[in-house]
Amino acid sequence: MKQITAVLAGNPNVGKSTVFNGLTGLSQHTGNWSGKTVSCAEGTFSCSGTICTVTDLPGIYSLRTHSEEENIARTCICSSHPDILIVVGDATCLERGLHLLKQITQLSDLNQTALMFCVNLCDEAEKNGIHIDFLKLEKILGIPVFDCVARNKKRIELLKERIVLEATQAGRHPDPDFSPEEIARQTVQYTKKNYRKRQGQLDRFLTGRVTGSLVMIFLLLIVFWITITGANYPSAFLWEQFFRLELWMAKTFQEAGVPGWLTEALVSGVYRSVAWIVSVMLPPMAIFFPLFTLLEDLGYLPRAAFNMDCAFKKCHACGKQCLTMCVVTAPVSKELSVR
Ligand SMILES: Nc1nc2c(ncn2[C@@H]2O[C@H](COP(=O)(O)OP(=O)(O)O)[C@@H](O)[C@H]2O)c(=O)[nH]1
Ligand SMILES: [Mg+2]
Repeated sequence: MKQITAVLAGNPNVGKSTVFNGLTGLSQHTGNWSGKTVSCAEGTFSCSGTICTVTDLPGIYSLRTHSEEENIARTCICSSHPDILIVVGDATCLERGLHLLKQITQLSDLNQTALMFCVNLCDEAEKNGIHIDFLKLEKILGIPVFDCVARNKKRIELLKERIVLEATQAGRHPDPDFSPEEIARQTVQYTKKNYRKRQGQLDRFLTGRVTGSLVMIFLLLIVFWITITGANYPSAFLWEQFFRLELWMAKTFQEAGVPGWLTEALVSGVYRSVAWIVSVMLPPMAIFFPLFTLLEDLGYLPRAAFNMDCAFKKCHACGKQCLTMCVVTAPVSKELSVR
């Protein structure tokens, strides 16, 4: 069987890992904030008598990289020489993907690599009244353009065939001096009036210095409040059940003639500690994670990370880390409130 290599590159959050999972059948972590793919993932698929090894890269906005994972992506793009490099773009914001495509086109090391522009999230674009003329886009760019909705695996089989076909043909490259602004203007139509204006206003509100902080504090307080108060009932219920089991275990051990010190160590020590952790930690996590996922799906988390970036930079971290801190803080604050 013939073997080829493909690399998936693109901005964070455009669905690269979802495309990767669709192609390879693997389950690389996906989520609606940047920075969740922190290393390259590799998988394979076979199609038309060819085995294709696909690499999923961390997202980057440009080849001028800042973080370690962005460096990984840049190094792979610049020096892995795959047969085909697929730049995944977001149909709701075509220019952003085109900017990265332009930078990649300008790399001289990629002469032997075929380029492809995969425009994902077409369902979101359609929902927001954004229409892209893909035929025109393909004609202007001079490379294959593939539109898809990776989340529901629409056209993934077709994408596999197209990758294999293009990778085995002489690579075509766009004019390195193309103008992303200009191309987006020629190929994208907005049928919903004021879509971009409203989107901009909402973004400015959610990331504004004062409004952004207020919205973030308000949302986090609500999430924490629901988590901490809502978890009380299932926590109390679990603790009660575990306590009943503890009494039964102590009695059974005693009847079986197990020495008192061993019963004490196993039941009052090991069992009670585990029961305490499970009954206190499990309910808040079961409440907090769905709420966090809701914020993630609404697209709020990248904005929160953006708001926190300035403060986190001061201690040599980045805004994305505030999301990790929230994930850790919610169950711990519940535990502290119980104590
Ligand atoms: N509506 C919609 N959501 C998608 C699509 N593809 C991916 N997503 C979602 O977009 C988010 C980011 O996807 P992910 O694959 O992690 O992006 P990556 O950062 O480029 O790897 C996830 O919540 C996915 O479920 C799509 O075609 N349509
Ligand atoms: Mg990813």
